[in-house]
This record gives sequence, C-alpha cells and structure tokens, in this order.
Amino acid sequence: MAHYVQSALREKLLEVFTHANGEFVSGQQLSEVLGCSRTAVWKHIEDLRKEGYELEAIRRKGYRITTKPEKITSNEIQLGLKTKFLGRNIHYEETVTSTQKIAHKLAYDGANEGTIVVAEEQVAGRGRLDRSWHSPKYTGIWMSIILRPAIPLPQSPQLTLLAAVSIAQAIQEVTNLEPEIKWPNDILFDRKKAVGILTELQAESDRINSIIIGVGINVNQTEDDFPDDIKDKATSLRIQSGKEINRSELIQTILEKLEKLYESYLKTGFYPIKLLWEAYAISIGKEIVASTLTGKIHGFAKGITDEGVLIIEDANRVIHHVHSADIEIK
Ligand code: BTX
Repeated sequence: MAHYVQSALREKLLEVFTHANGEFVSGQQLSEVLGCSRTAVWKHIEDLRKEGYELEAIRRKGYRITTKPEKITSNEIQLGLKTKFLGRNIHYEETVTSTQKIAHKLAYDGANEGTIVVAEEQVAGRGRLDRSWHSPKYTGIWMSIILRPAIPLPQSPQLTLLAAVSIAQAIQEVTNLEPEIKWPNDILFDRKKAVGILTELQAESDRINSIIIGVGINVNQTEDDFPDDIKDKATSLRIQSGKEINRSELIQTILEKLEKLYESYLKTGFYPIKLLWEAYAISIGKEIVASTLTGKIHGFAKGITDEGVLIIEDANRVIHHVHSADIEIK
C-alpha cells in the first residue's frame, strides 16, 4: 500500500512537470498539488534524480526537469497509459537473468492478470527451445506479460500469434515501419529478426493458470551492438528507421494494442486475429522448409488453421499440420 501511494505521488509529480513544459514549478505549488510537505516533495525529487531525471533547482523559482532518462521507468510506462488492466502492475528491474523467470514466480504467487515484468538488461535471456536471447542494457524491450485467459489448453498458441499482431501494429504506429511476421512469431524487417516472442504456460491438467508472453524487441541497437553470431540475421528498429525510438512509448502502445485484441479474442474468438495475422505474414503462400523436432518438412505453406497451426503441402500433395517448428523461406 505504502509503495502504491509513493508511486502514485511520483506519477502526479511527473504529470505536473510534463504540463509545465520545461518551466519552473515552485516547491509550494508541488506540495499543494501532491498534498504533502515541502520536505516530502524534496524526497520525491531526489527519487526522480535516482531514476535518472536531471532537475534544476533554483531558490524562489522551484524545480524544472532538464533531461529525462534514457531508461525505461514504471512512471513513463504508466503516464497516460490507456489500458484497463495490462501494465497496471509493473515489476521493473535494471538487470535480471530473464524476465520470464521473474514473471513465472510472480504468476505462481498469484500476481494479477496484466502484470508485466520489464528489465533494462537480461544476462540470461531465453529464446525458444532453450536458445539464448541477446538482451543488452538500455537498448531493447525485454518484457514478460502475465495473462490468465479462461481458454482450453490447446488454444494457447493462438495467444502467441495475437501477441505478434499487437506488437506489429504498435511498431507500425510508433515507427511507420512495415513489419512482417514469420510463422509463428518472429517479426522481421528485410528478412532479419527484430522481435522474438516466447510463450510459456503454467497449467494443471487441462486448466491454464497463466500464460507468460515474453517479448524481446531490438529497439535502439546499432549494427555494432550485435554479437558476431547474430549480426547477419538480427536488426533493430533504429537500424531500420534511422531514428532512436522511445522505448516507454512503444511499450505503452504494445500494451494498448494487446489489451484491445485480447479482449476482442476472449469475446469473439480467434478468427478476426487470424485475418490480421495473415495480413502481416510473409511465410504463407511460399515454399518453405520447416524444421520440427522430428525432422524437416519441405513444401508449400498453405496457411494457418483456426488454431494457429501451420499447414504445409509437400511435393506429394500430402498435408502436414505443424504445431511447432523453425521455418526457412525458400
Ligand atoms: P527464438 O528461439 O525464436 O530465437 C532465438 C535465436 O535468435 C537465437 O538462437 C539467436 O540465433 C537469435 N537471437 C538471439 N538474440 C537475438 C536478438 N536480440 N535479436 C535477433 N536474434 C537473436 C525467440 O526465440 C524468443 C525470444 C524471447 C525473448 C524475450 S525477452 C523477454 C523475455 N525474457 C526472456 O528470457 N525471453 C523473453
């Protein structure tokens, strides 16, 4: 509770500074708006400084923000966030092993639906099938989202596709770039990967307790920031757009798009999401090779089923339903 009050006050404080538009706000004004003492105001200002804000303080004039941090902060994500439940609870850390790991623990301990975990850096970021995900400090979005949908277990892969669509929509809105989705969930530009999504489940028999959607987005990396082993197949939004992107704004937009699609999905099902997904898909209608756990399938990608399963027709006209694979487009 105490923590909630603190962060509500800080959010209000930032709002006042945002409205002041770089002008000074007096200590008196701040203490009136926040309903706390001048000493308490000073403490909150110190907290902002610790978060990386630079503030100028002049006697009799008050305070003004001169520089906002390059960091993502819970405040920046929540300021003006237009969602009902997604991102209302934010677990933010500077450095973590993996945001998935933290989200699993929070979900297990009963965290509310919509809770998100965001970190500036992951030292053991995970991809699918125990692969690793390169997550350097201050440049990307490394985030895990906890959902608790009342859907049958076999439908859970649909949420990965839903997440991919919402991220593609958000990227398009914030950067004007045109993302492409490679089944099931890579978002690419020029055939290079900028986004990876990892969906994990906590379930008992056939009941889903929680779905944890891990989102990794290369946002502000330059070419030199990628290690040699992924240099040729990875890209960032900055490389593609030529501009630095505000990560908090992109997170906000993702949360808003995701909540909208998720609510529509729970009400009307997967079909509308499937149509949206297909509009971004580059793997459909092409010759592909799918590497599954049991072997490779060469063939023509005909589409996805209503469950989000990939349909491949091979040279002998045999139809394969692929639930999980890495695909390569010929
Ligand atoms: P994936 O298995 O499809 O992709 C992993 C592969 O992608 C790696 O083997 C490597 O070749 C390549 N790769 C690694 N890092 C990057 C990168 N930064 N950009 C492009 N390619 C890369 C995709 O798995 C799912 C990734 C989810 C990551 C998020 S981040 C937040 C959350 N926490 C966590 O530990 N994982 C998720």
